Amino acid sequence: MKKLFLMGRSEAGKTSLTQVLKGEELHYIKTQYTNTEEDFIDTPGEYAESKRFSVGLACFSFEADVVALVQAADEPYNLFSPCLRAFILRPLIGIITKTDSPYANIPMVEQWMRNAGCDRIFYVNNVTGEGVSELMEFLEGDPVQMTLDEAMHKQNLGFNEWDV
Ligand SMILES: Nc1nc2c(ncn2[C@@H]2O[C@H](COP(=O)(O)OP(=O)(O)OP(=O)(O)O)[C@@H](O)[C@H]2O)c(=O)[nH]1
Ligand SMILES: [Mg+2]
Repeated sequence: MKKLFLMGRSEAGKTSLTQVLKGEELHYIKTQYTNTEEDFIDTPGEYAESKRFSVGLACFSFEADVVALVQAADEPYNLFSPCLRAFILRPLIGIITKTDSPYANIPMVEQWMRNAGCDRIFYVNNVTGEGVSELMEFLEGDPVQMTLDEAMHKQNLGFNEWDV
């Protein structure tokens, strides 16, 4: 299974998503810290909301196989810059939560994620679990391992290591 890193503003639904992925009942816990030992690396939303702390997110992301931007479908503004994937040395996906919100604007959030450079976008409702199986399917299977020499060769060719 691929190790998933989650980043996004506070209340985006990151912790709820980890609970659904683990088959637990939803229960509110404010994320206060990050534990990179887990299969789903959860982060406090405040890291994404602060220019200084957001540098820490880049460091945590190196512990994962896949990096996910998590944004609720009803978020009023975007925290993530275009071409953000430039600093992420992993496949980048987008996860849109709260698809059930009456204020959801999914096309807008999709556009933010495409601008950031997400390879794929998943749509989930953490309350009903809708859309979570597609994400689980994507995470199944181990990441392809490669040696440092292979990675350097591909980098010289201008490829991301997961492209070829
Ligand atoms: N309606 C709805 N509510 C959700 C969904 N996902 C999460 N929530 C609710 O949104 C609130 C915040 O969810 P969390 O998972 O704690 O958010 P977080 O991103 O972990 O927030 P921080 O720990 O502060 O970074 C909780 O009350 C959840 O029950 C969803 O898909 N739909
Ligand atoms: Mg949390």
